[in-house]
Amino acid sequence: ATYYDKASHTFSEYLLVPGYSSAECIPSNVDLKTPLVKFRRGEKSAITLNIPLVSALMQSVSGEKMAEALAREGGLSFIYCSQSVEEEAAMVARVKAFKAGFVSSDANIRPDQTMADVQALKAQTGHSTIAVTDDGSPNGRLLGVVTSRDYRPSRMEPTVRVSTFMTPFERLIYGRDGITLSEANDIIWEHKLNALPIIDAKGNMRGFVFRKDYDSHKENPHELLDKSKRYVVGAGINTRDYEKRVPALVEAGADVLCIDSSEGFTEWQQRTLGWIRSAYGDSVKVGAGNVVDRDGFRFLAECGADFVKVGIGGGSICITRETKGIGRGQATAVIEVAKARNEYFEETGIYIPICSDGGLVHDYHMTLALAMGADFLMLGRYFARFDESPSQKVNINGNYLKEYWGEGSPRARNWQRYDMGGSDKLSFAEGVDSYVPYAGSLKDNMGLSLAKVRSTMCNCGAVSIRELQEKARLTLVSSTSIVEGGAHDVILKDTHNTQIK
Ligand code: MZP
Repeated sequence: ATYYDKASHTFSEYLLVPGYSSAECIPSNVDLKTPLVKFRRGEKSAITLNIPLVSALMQSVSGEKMAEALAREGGLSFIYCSQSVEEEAAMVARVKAFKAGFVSSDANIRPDQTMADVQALKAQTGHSTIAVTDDGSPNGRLLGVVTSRDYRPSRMEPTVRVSTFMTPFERLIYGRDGITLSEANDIIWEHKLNALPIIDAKGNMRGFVFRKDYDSHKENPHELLDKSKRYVVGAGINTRDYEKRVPALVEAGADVLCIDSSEGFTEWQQRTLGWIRSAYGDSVKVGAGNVVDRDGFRFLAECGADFVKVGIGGGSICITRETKGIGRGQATAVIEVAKARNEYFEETGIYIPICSDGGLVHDYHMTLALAMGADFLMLGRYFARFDESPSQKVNINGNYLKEYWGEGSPRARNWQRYDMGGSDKLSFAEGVDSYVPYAGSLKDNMGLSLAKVRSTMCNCGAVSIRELQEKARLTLVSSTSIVEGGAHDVILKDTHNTQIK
């Protein structure tokens, strides 16, 4: 046997030592953007998150409501795969119901089009032409072109007169599938919007084009754009039925996949990643895991993973360590895998983001995990407490709680997650069924958590995650200094509530 000389540690055994903060280093300047999938040196990740939080691939956490709410705040959910292929794909499709990228019924949209092409088209056809860009400005990325031909004016009558709205460089607000033209017109009238509905060749309503001058109108256009954009969503897969599940999820519009497994250093994951690469090349993004050391990371990196998930046995509902005696302190696992990620980047020029999965208890653990090298964080218990999680809210002895159960619990019976090539059932539990205190809405709670993260980053002199990872100074703490870190030697007047309303 090989023995490690040093103990493995959890997040609670570390503290950040503050560094110099300049006057620029204020929470409002902190940028929490982070890469989700691998990229080459000098290039950008194909998917970037605006905040480094993703919700766990779990029945009690990541349904469609969670996916929409978290994506709206800049994070991402991975829809759980412990359900049938059809059910999971339908969930993904519902999250993606806001269609993006569609502009008109004509083939005027090409990825390589420029504004000059738009002007040329206008001159050539004589049609009134609107260039639609992703941020609504002439400098934004061109999504497509709408010309007057596409509007089918007759369908707009009597509420919209097409010619009224033909000014260049306006904004497209995507419509939700299923909305009818008359409903669209009702919205326009109700909110007094200077807008034009867009319909596709089949007559389906696909979005609105707005004039630039909305300021004079009641509705805040930015709010309307954040509400109606197409959400980014991930989805879980397993190492058994991937040949059926992956095509269904890709077809449903999943932006990224992740192999859901308690142990990623296996031939099963190699086969799954190999199959995806041979079927789809690099076009399908897929993360793998979980691993807790350098060897596990390198194995999955070489198998073609787009990101690698770190953590075994640290989840709040997890009893894997008690049941099987495997795992590693989460902080130590993240630190070692982050080193391996950096080493791999130096050698190959390929940066593979890593995700710290499970075991984050306090908000400050988020900052610690990022400082230790995690690119983003996966949380289950944290999200299960919110209105948006799919589980039941119950009142027990006057306290509101939400149910939260592990994927390895007898309730979820996600045997594929624990599959080591045995039979297709869960032979023993590795997770528990539990309650967590109900906490309210995702937006409010996450806003508070991220305010703490931003503030701590400023204490470390960092305004980006990359800078935090470079500058952070971390110290192990003794058990007595952990006691010193809380309120101590005083008689508390109130419950220990630090939230300021
Ligand atoms: P936490 O955020 O609740 O501490 O941990 C969530 C993570 O625990 C999940 O993302 C997953 O990796 C892991 N998990 C889910 N179910 C089980 C189980 O039943 C589990 N053992 O360990």
